[in-house]
Amino acid sequence: MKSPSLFSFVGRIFRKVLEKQNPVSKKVFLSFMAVSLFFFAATNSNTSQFLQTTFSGNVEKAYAQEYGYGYSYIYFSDVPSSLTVQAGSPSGVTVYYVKPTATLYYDGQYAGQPSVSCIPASGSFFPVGSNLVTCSAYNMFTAEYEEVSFRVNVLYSDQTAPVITLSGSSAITVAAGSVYTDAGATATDNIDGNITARISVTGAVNTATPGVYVLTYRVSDNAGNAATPVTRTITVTDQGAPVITLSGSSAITVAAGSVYTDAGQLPSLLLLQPVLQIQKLQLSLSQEAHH
Ligand SMILES: [Ca+2]
Repeated sequence: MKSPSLFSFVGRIFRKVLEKQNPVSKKVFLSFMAVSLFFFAATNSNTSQFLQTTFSGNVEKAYAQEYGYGYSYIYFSDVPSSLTVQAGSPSGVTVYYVKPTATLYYDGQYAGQPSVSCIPASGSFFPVGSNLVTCSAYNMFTAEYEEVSFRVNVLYSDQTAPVITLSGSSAITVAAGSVYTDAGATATDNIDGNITARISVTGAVNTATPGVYVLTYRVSDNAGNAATPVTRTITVTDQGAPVITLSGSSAITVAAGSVYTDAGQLPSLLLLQPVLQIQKLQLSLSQEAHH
């Protein structure tokens, strides 16, 4: 027991000081005693507070009965109610924290500061979510570890925008009058994964009218990060060659000496399409054969 030896030690000093009758050392000693008493009272009031908050009377009794030492307990100080940490990555973050301090009490007296070990330790990687940290210290009087725990809440806010990938070419040329079917695009996000279904497309292609059409693809992730818009340019061109329709028969026989008047052909088309003209105007002019 510490207290009796401490008291006898103090008593001896007290006696010695009084025996010497030195007024200066007496004064110093009495001041020391006053300060000591004040701290003793303060510590005692703290101790009783600890008892009320950390242990119920039944637990104390159980300790005393089981181990026969009187009661002994560990008080953990500097225990955070919870820690909240922002992670820079969706998997989690390495968290450093200050371990709680353990103070061992025996019969209401300070009896040392056992070392504290916590799991997961400070400096461990904590996944996103609520993580329980359990710290323990050894009580040499009860031969048991006493524990205290707190939570480390790891939050992650997604700040990475999704990415849109076009399916097919970004520049397409289609024939006027054809049916245009867009190949679409896909979108992936670092957290939400495949969000292709959420892509919105603005713009439209009218294949009836030649021109340049632009389709714009947009998407956002659950956190509201918008992807860089992706566009596709669709050029609708008039690719059909004009069709010439002959007026009258493609083979005509006329009498020699008669005047031939063609049934009709657009002069401009004849100039533009000489090959077609040759193919289509195979007139058998028997009269010419005679010349
Ligand atoms: Ca994201």
